[in-house]
Amino acid sequence: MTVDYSVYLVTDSTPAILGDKDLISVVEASLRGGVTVVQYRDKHSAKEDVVAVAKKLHQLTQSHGVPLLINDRVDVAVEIGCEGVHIGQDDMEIQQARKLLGPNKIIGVTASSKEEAISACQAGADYLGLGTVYSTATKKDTKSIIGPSGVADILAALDAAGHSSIPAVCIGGVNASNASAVLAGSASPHKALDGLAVVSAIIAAADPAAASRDLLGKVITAKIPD
Ligand code: TZP
Ligand code: MG
Repeated sequence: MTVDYSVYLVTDSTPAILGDKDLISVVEASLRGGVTVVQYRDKHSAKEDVVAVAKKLHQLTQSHGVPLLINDRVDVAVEIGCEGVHIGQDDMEIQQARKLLGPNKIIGVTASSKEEAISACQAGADYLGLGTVYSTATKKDTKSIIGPSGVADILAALDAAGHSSIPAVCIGGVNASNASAVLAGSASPHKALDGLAVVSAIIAAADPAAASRDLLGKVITAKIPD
């Protein structure tokens, strides 16, 4: 499965971000606007509710040819048969997730340092989520704020360790205003980001379709070689 990581939407159902909007409608709008990956992230709901929402999201993403990944909950991804998961350093081991999901599903892993990034590659991660780039009200327990230069250092280390082909996105405080600077500032000499992961820039936007379109335009522009 070839995945386009250009604009990677991470969902948030909390009132502070989603407001009084409906998550399914917001994701539907973001897909119309061109998001290329959706990660369903819900830290609060009971499993049966997560499964019910995940099934609806999967129908939507499938109709747009976009992969749906589930945050943390490998069991939910297995149950609904979506394209994969995203796991952090404190979640299930990558090898265990692989056993449960099988070889053809996507396993994404969060990494905040060179060591975490390289060991995730060695354990079989399919892509990396690097960050936290900037501090963000969306996730208050972030371990380390690394800035675009910290992302560049990790990308350079991945390249030097022979992992230049692993796709990577970054996350944390990224929005349409800083997207171009983040993409430029995080590029290492031989490896650049494949895309940007955002929560509030799309979920909290008044017009999620327009916000998605705007971000996609910035990523596409950054990918055009000089
Ligand atoms: N992981 C690191 S920062 C973050 C996650 C899930 C939240 C990013 O949210 P936002 O609104 O895009 O800053
Ligand atoms: Mg997690």
